[in-house]
Amino acid sequence: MEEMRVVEVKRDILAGNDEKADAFRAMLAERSTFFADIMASPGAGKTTLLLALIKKLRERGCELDRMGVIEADLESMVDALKIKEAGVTSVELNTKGVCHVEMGMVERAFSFFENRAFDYLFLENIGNLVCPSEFDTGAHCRVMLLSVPEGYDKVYKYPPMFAAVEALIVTKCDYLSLNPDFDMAALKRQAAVLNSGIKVFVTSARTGEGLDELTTWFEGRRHALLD
Ligand SMILES: Nc1nc2c(ncn2[C@@H]2O[C@H](COP(=O)(O)OP(=O)(O)OP(=O)(O)O)[C@@H](O)[C@H]2O)c(=O)[nH]1
Ligand SMILES: [Mg+2]
Repeated sequence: MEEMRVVEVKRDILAGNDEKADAFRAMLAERSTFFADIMASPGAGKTTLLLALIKKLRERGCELDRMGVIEADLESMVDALKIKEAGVTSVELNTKGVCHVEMGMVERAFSFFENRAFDYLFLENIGNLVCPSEFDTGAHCRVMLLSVPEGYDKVYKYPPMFAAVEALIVTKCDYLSLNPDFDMAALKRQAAVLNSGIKVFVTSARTGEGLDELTTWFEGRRHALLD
C-alpha cells in the first residue's frame, strides 16, 4: 500500500516567517525605528489616516524625512504617490494578487529605502480583514482600522484580526450620525472579549476627532521601544 504523507506547509511557512520577522524587528529597534503595521478592509481609511498621522507627527517635531511608508496593494501606485505628495518617502509593494504581506516582501520593500534611518516606519497592509492577521510583518506594533460604514458587527465575523492587534482604530466617525445602528458599546465589549488589552480609538480624519490621542499613543509606543 502506498505510504501517505501530510505536508504541513502552512505551519512551516509561518515558522520561517516568524524567525525573519523577529530578526527584522530587532534590526529596526537597533536603529531606533518604530515600525507599525496598519491593517483593515479595503477603503477603511488606512491611507487617509496615515496622511493625518504624518501631519500630526510633523506638527510635533518629527521631520518628514524621519518617516517612511511601505504601501502594500495588489496593484497600482495610487497610495504610494499620495504619501510621496505629502513629502514622505514611500515604497509601493505590489503583491500581484497575494492577499497578505509576509517577511520576504517587507525585506525587499525595505531595501529600496537604501539604509535610510527613520523614527517611524509604517506598513499599509493589503486591504483585507482575514489573511494579514496571520502573518508577522516584523512590526513592533499592529493596529487595525474599522470604519463606521462597514458596521460594528465585523467584530463577530473576523475575530482573529481583532485578537491580533494592540489597537482598534474606529475610523470615519463623522458618519456616526448617519449610521445610528452602529453599536459602539457592543463593538468595544466584544473587542475586549477577544483581546483583553486592546486599546480603542474613535477617530475621524475629516473632523480630526481622536487624532491627537492616537498620535500621542504612537509616540508613547515608540518611546517604549527606545527605553
Ligand atoms: N467621511 C470620511 N471619509 C473618510 C475618512 N477617512 C477616509 N475617508 C474616505 O474613505 C475613502 C477611502 O479612504 P482610503 O484612505 O483610501 O482608504 P484605504 O483603507 O487606504 O483604502 P485601500 O488602500 O483602497 O484599501 C476615501 O474616499 C476617503 O476620503 C473619514 O474619517 N471620514
Ligand atoms: Mg490605501
